[in-house]
Amino acid sequence: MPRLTTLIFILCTLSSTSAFAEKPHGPKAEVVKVSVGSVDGKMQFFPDQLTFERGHYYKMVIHNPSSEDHYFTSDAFATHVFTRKVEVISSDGKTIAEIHGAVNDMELKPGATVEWYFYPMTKGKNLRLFCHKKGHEEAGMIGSINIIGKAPFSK
Ligand SMILES: [Cu+2]
Repeated sequence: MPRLTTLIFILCTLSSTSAFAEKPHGPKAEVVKVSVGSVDGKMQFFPDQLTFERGHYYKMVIHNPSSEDHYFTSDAFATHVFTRKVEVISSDGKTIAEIHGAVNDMELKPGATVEWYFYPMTKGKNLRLFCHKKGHEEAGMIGSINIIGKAPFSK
């Protein structure tokens, strides 16, 4: 059955490239990386425009490469997603805390990394993302988040 073998090969290739491996017990998540600030001190989110699609499962890796504290804050985003968990990652890559429940605000210390696992639930347009450290929003630490796509179980 050469066709079936080809199909299986394609599926395996797709699953290993389009989704990154999570721990064995969890479903596979699509990885989206966001930096709060930059090594050279830029007051920005990288990227500052984020789009998520309903029916997908995401792991947003938020990292602070800068030398100062930054917030990743979006009150609106929290009402549009279901958070499965947030993992706090140590500098050597281990999970040191797991947080459950709705999240709308997090502060990342220099060098900090968190991994936010969530499902986009309702559509959202230009949901406000900002850093509320004094003066940072004015300096450019703003962004927006869009949630697009059909509801997961609709036709
Ligand atoms: Cu900031």
